[in-house]
Amino acid sequence: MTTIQYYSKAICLWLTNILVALDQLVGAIFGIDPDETLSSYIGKKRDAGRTWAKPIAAFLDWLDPNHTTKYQEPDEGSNSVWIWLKENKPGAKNDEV
Ligand SMILES: [Ca+2]
Repeated sequence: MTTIQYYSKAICLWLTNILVALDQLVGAIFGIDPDETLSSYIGKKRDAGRTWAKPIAAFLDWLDPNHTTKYQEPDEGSNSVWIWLKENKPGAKNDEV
């Protein structure tokens, strides 16, 4: 590997890391688990049959074939604000008061 290739790869990794961080920041702003990428979230929602997720997933999969399946993170998603709201709603079955 030449010195130019060495630094080019480092810069590509740095830019990719920044894009993933921005992706997850946008997700966190919308209440999604901050450890989960939007691609993973959208892929899961598409698989769960959510109508809104289907065209977005189709677009992402058109840009990068199989993207929303390839980058799904099955171990992420539990820190979603939406899940917390659903599980901790006052008056719900598991309410401790
Ligand atoms: Ca993650």
